[in-house]
Amino acid sequence: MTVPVNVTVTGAAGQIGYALLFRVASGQLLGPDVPVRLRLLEVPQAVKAAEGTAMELEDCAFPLLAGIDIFDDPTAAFDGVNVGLLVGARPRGPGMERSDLLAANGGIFGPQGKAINAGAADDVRILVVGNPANTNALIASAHAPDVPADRFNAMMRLDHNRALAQLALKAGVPVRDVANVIIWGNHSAKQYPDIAHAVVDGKSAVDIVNDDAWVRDTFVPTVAKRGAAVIEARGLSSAASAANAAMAHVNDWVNGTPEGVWTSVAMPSDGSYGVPEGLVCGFPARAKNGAWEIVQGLEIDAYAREKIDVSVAELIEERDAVTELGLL
Ligand code: NAX
Repeated sequence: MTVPVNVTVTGAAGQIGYALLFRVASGQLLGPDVPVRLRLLEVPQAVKAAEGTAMELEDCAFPLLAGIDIFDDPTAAFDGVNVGLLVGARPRGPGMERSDLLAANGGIFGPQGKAINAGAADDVRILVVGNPANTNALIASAHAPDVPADRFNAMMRLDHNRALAQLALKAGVPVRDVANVIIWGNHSAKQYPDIAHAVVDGKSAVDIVNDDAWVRDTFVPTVAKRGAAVIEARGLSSAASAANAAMAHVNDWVNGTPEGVWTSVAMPSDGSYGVPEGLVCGFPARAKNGAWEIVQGLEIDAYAREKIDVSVAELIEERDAVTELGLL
C-alpha cells in the first residue's frame, strides 16, 4: 500500500475541524487512492473533545484512514507533515484591539511555523484558514526559513465560491456554468471580488449581467460581508462551507486546476499586479505539477485598481503592525 500522507489539522476540536476531518479521512482531500494519517493539534483544554472526534472517525471505518494521533504540542504535531491545515486561531474577543488580535495569533502561528520548519516533509504544503489568515500565513512562513515561502497559502477559496454562487444566481444559471471570478487582496471585508474576467456559459459575465450598479453595490458587498451574514443568520460562523473550501483548495494545489479555469489563492506576492513582494495576497491562480502560478496579464481597470489597492493597503498595515510587535 502507498505510504500514507501526513495531514496535520490544527483547531481539530472546533466547528470547522468537525466539518473537515471526516472528509479528509474519507479521501476527498487528496484523492480516492491516497491513504492519510491524521495528526490533530489542539490546546490542552480541547484535547478531550478532539479525542471524541477521533473516536467518531474510527467509528466510520474509513478504508483510507491509516491512523489518528492527537497532540497539544506543535513540534510533535507537525513532525513529518505533508499537508497542514491551520484552522485553530484566536478569535477577536470583546474589547480586543486589532493589535491584541494580531499579537495573540502571532503567539500561535510563530511557534507553529517554527515547528513546521523543524519537522515538515520536503513536499509540505500549508493552508492557513484561521483568521487573520493572510497575516497568520506570513508569520508562520517567516518562522520557517527552510521551507519555500510559496508553500504557505491563506484561504480565499470560500470567498471565491461565494462569488461564483452569487454570480450564478444573478445570471440564472447553475454554478457549474460560472468560472474565473477573482478575489483580490485580504480575506477580510476589504477584499475585492472581481467579475471583470469571469465567464458565464463561456461568455463574458460582465456582458451577461450587464448591470454595473448590481456588481458594485450588491455583488461586491454581498460576497465581502457574507461571513457576517452567515453569523447573523446561524448564530455561528461559516463552518461546513469553510471546510469545503479548504478541501477544494488543497485538492487543486496537489492535483491541478481544470484546464482553462482558475481559482483564488492567497500566496506570497512575487510583485505581480503591483502587489509588494512577500505580502500574502489573494490572486487568480492555476495549479500545475503541484505548484500555483499567478494568472498573468489580466487587464485591471481604474475601479479595480482602486479596490485592489485598498485591500493591499490593509495587508501592508497588518504586516507593519506584526513587524512592530516583533512577530516577523
Ligand atoms: P472554533 O472556535 O469552533 O474552533 C477553533 C479551534 O481552534 C478550537 O477548538 C480551539 O481550541 C482551537 N485552537 C485555538 N488555538 C489553538 C492552537 N494554538 N493550536 C491548536 N488549536 C487551537 O472556530 P472555527 O469556527 O472552527 O474557525 C476557526 C478559524 O477559521 C477562525 O479563526 C475563523 O475566523 C476562521 N475562518 C476562516 C475562514 C476563511 O475563509 N479563511 C472562513 C471561516 C472561518 O471564519
